[in-house]
Amino acid sequence: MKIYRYTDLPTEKIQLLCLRQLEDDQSIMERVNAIVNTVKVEGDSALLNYAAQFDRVTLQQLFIGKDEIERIAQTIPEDAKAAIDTAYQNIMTFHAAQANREEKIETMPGVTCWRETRAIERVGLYIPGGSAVLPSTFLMLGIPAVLAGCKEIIVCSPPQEDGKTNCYLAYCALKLGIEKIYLAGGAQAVAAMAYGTETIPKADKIFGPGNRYVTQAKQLIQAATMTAIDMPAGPSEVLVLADDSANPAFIASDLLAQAEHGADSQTILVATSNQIITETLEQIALQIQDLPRKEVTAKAIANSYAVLVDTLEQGMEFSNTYAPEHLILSTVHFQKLIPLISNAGSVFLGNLTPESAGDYASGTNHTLPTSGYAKAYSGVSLDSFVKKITFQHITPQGLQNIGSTVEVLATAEGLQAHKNAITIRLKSQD
Ligand code: HSO
Ligand code: ZN
Repeated sequence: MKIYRYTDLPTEKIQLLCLRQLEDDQSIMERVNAIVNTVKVEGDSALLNYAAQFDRVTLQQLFIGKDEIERIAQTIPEDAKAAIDTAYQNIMTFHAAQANREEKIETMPGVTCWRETRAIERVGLYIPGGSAVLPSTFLMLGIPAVLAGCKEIIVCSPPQEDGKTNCYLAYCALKLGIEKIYLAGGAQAVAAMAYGTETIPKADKIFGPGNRYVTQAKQLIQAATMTAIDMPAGPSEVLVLADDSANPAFIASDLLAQAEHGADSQTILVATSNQIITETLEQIALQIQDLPRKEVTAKAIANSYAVLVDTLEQGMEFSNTYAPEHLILSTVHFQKLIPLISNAGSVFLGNLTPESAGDYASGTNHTLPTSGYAKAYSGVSLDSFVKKITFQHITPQGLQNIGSTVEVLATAEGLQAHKNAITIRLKSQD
């Protein structure tokens, strides 16, 4: 892990450190393009072929239905069931509170404007199932979709070796009242939900993380079809900002948790003393020994770096430039830093609040903007599953009040018909 001193870094170097690997891999693009087009043209039969090719399973059908979901869900171990129940409850509680009704506003007497929320009718959720099956992602996307009242929730996840889905996903489906899981993974699943196939319905918006193929496919279908996506996604990342009140063993555990997601994960330590950095590195070396995924984890750690800063405020300055997906404030002085945060996906305060808590169970969503998109995007929330439609109503008095304003502006823009739409009504009131 490289160590930099913030005050020695020229602006260009800081910019460089904050750059994510966003280069388009031409070969991935070409392969994804081919997959997306094949699914568009051949539908189900393409999906069955890809399941054989990529997932190495011969599928009898492209989904598992209600009965099978119930049967598989029953095989879940008791402790996992209880843990999912708790996470479900917390995520549900936090997201339910996001449903705030807006008031009707009378902007001038007789002119009333307001917004109403409507669910996106058909949403597609992609639940990864390659190197790690992520039931937590199913909860993070499924709960707000259910709360929003989406009519159709289409779930795609790659088939497991037995051509089915695992007990954790089945149990989540059962809790969410989702009666089908489509057995498709990767770029082909995204294409299926964007274009629709004989079996898989077309979605209006597609959600979910995935590898570079999935990400590339989401970008491609967003441009090519009328399908929206949740957000542009890149490898997961964490920035830990620490001072002497932090515990290096805790910091190490957080950096390693992020690193085990994949070799391209970004883990960054920003600290106010060299001692914290050195002790954290020692702890990393120690803790990594016992990790089952230590090879990918070590690769991610090797690509990471530490930044030595003079003050926490200076650390915040760097963090805002980096705009991390996850920001952990490993300090007892987190309170004074909150107002200084301008760019971050999700923030974890103090020494007892690890990112893992938010990844699984505290209630916040773990689908968050990466690659610096935290400068402009929010994480997934209830809002991601709805549209806000504006309404207005004008009374006779309102028409009198607003009429000339519209007429003058329409005239200024040279749009006579716009003016007439007011004038004709004003005259009818005479
Ligand atoms: N840290 C990941 C979410 C996750 N972690 C799922 C464990 N399971 C992206 O925010
Ligand atoms: Zn995670």
